Amino acid sequence: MVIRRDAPTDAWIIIAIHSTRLGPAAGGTRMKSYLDVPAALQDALRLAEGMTYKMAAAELPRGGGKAVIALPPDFDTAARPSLLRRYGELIHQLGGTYHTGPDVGTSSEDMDLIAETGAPYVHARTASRGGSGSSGPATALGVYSGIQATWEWISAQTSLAGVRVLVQGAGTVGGPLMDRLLEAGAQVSFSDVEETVVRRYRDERGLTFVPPEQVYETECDIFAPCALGGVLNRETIPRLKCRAVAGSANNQLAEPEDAERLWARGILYAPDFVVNAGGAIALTGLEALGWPETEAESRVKEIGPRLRRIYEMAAAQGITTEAAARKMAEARLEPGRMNQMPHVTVL
Ligand code: PPY
Repeated sequence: MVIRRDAPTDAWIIIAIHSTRLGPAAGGTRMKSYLDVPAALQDALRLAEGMTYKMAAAELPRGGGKAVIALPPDFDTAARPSLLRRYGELIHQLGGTYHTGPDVGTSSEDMDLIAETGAPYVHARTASRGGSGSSGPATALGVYSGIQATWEWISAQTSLAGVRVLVQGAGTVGGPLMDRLLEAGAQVSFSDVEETVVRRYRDERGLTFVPPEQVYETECDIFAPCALGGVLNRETIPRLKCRAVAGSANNQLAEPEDAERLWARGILYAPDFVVNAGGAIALTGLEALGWPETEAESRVKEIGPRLRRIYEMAAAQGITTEAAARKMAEARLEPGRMNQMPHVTVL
């Protein structure tokens, strides 16, 4: 962990590096306020661990890390650019141990600012600064591929026509995901806490809006959490009226036992770190590994077949899909396996 209190703003900058076993630790920067600093630390640690599993499962030469910038309650947005530049300096000082990109509360424009001092370890800058822009559409493509595979596993149907999908959070991933689902003929409903977003999709596009407090008991085929984590927990799981959960949010399970709770209810769970890896795959491939667009797209579309293998493994071994996915990732992380990229950092 690298922890710094940013004196000019009273924000806390937390960089959590969980693993560099497969390569430099990579993961986005989350910027928001937290109840307290320990809550921010815990979020960073859990998100960083999730990135280790995400990168390993996606077979990318990257480790897991995540940064949290915990903003004070009275944060003055005028101080944002200078805070991001100071954060960039810190990333640069780490000399490549940690590579960042956008996460909840940060954008490609923010990455441009961070990269002014944090280059070259900053992903998803705007196109005008030589980046590949938002990874939201790539993440959405991966979730879409995951939803296809998930639906096929439970229904033996390859088409999503008429399938009821409830998207929680119509943001940078949920929005483009809904477009793909609608194109495939799915019956899409959504929930969001932002009035402007609700107006856009309900009033302008005519989609069915589900009020946030009704999300968990709304009947659907697939529930797609695309907002914040922790939404699958001891309190919400008993209320769910869906057949499967597949969405982009990180850390959807509040605690490990929630995987068993879903399993006991017969709800198929697409492990979040597998189904939401599209952004990480596209950013790493396009910006660090030199893949052409076509290669990035086909690698993102492998998420569906990968999930299918996880479902097969879980069924064959009588374990949860979460346990199967972790096993798959851990097999790559195992000591002694010659699958690491050489990785040297001089600090
Ligand atoms: C995520 O998938 O949650 C990410 O944070 C994506 C990512 C991957 C690599 C660098 C920066 C962000």
